[in-house]
Amino acid sequence: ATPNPWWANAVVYQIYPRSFKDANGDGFGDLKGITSKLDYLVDLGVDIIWLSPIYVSPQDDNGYDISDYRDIDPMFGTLGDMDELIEQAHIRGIKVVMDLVVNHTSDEHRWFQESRDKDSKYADWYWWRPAREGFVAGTPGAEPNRWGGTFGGSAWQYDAGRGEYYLHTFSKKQPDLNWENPDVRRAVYDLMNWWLDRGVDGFRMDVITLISKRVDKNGRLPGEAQGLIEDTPVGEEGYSNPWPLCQDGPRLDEYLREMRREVFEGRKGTFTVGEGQGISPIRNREITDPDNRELDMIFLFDHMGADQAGTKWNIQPLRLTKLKRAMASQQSAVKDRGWASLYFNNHDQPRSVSRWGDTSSPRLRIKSAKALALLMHMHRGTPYIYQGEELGMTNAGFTRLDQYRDLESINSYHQRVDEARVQSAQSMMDSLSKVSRDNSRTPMQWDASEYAGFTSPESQRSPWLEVNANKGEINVELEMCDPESVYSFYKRLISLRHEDEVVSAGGFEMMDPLDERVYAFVRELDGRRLLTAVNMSSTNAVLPEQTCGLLGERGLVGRNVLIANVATESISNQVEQGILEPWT
Ligand code: TEU
Repeated sequence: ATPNPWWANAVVYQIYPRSFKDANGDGFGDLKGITSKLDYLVDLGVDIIWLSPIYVSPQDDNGYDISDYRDIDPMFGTLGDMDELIEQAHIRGIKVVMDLVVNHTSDEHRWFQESRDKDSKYADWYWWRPAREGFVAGTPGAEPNRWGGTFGGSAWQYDAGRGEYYLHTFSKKQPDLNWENPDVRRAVYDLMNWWLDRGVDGFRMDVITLISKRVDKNGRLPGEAQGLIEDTPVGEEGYSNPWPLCQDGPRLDEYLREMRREVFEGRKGTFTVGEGQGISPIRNREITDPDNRELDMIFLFDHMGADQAGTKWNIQPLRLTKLKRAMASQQSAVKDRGWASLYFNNHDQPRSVSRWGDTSSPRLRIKSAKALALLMHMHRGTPYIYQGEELGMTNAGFTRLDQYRDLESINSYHQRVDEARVQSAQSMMDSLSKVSRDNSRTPMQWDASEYAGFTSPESQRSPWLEVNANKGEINVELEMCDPESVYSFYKRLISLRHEDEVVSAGGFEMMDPLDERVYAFVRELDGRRLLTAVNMSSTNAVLPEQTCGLLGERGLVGRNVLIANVATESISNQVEQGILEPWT
């Protein structure tokens, strides 16, 4: 196997630029704001920053709808600001990874506008299809089939200019690119090389596992040859889910290998992570096996479904055994080759401390945040910290629909409450308060001032999304100087991964998989073992059988982490103190 890559013990920090730091007082975060906070990231100890999209965009989906890949949207600044950010990050030893969104573009991208002319060379750059046989184009029911868009409504949008429908897996302003077309792939590789040549170190690739649809050799979608594009079962909102037919398609590995060859071959120190909807742990091993030369790693989603039943809006209390099963299968699939990414938070997920922790008191909130952090960071793989997670930031606490900004939340409210009538207004407001993506997009809390230090108090405009009311007790200024803070705990976890190979390279073995309260596992390398045991319940718990056997009788009190003190001191200290005898 290939030698350890440079990122083998790295920690990645995800920045949502719109909410991180607003330097020009317009209420939106910007690149100069990020640059002004690089020393904070140095103090935290992260190695790589991943920026959610900052390209020119109509902002229909907060930048995940790109209309010019080679320029910075004025709301974030200029290309010069980006060059400055890259340089200042590199000076501090921090690598910069951009968010690559190439399953789809914005409908305002030149490529799409030209594609609306059937005779243009861009005609075949998107998924255009005529109206369903026997229907008048543009009339209800004339869509090519019942596929639904992720953000509500049909996945097909009629374009009167061309007289056909185009596929959009997400919003109607996000038309899917046709990756079957080699010209599309060439254009993507060119823009990727353009950014790498500019000094960027790699990419997080948005829904990259959707780029290969299940088409036949003539490029027709499933069932199209028989006259109607195959559907999946229609769901409660009246549409079918296209993803089973649009994810992990037959040419995905081919495309990823081609991308690796055309973009990354010969470059040193690059980094790629793909967003892997529909990817199983075994497929993760194939795609991240260095010998297959595809991606360095993938975000999997099984563990994110550990508390969901059917749709994301039907959120359930966490079943710890479901989380353990998902995490353990991800770990075991890549124990010999391939790699795991580790995340509980990002800009699409609610805050994990609210979702899986206990925030009924500051004390329990802090213990929960540390418990979840220790649990995740002690696994084998690359940990991702989402901005604010290191502070123990919580869900937004919104109670009114007008407080939300995310099109997924607003569209889904209207579709589920007003149109499909599958949830009451009250029930949907409860769902939004738990799982809306806006929960993780409230401004970063730097201090206790009016706008939490995100934007200057004298700024012309208030932040684009309300600051969380708990900014007074959860903020950087408070936590940086408190050795017992969540922030200080994250710092120790990061340095532990940098210092000790048991954490970064050791094997993984889940303990007591059926225990519903304690999450325990062992990491081992060259005969040294690290036991992590986390009480994920709000009441006292005792060590389950297997774990107990490893460490002898020891109770877990309250929401406590038995091995938390490992994170406060290096493992070697623990071994010296005999707490963790080197098991031979
Ligand atoms: O997310 C794709 C994705 O799986 C999520 O959108 C998820 O389906 C949704 O949030 C369900 O809650 C990526 C980006 O991370 C997301 O922000 C974009 O909205 C989406 O792709 C489209 O680009």
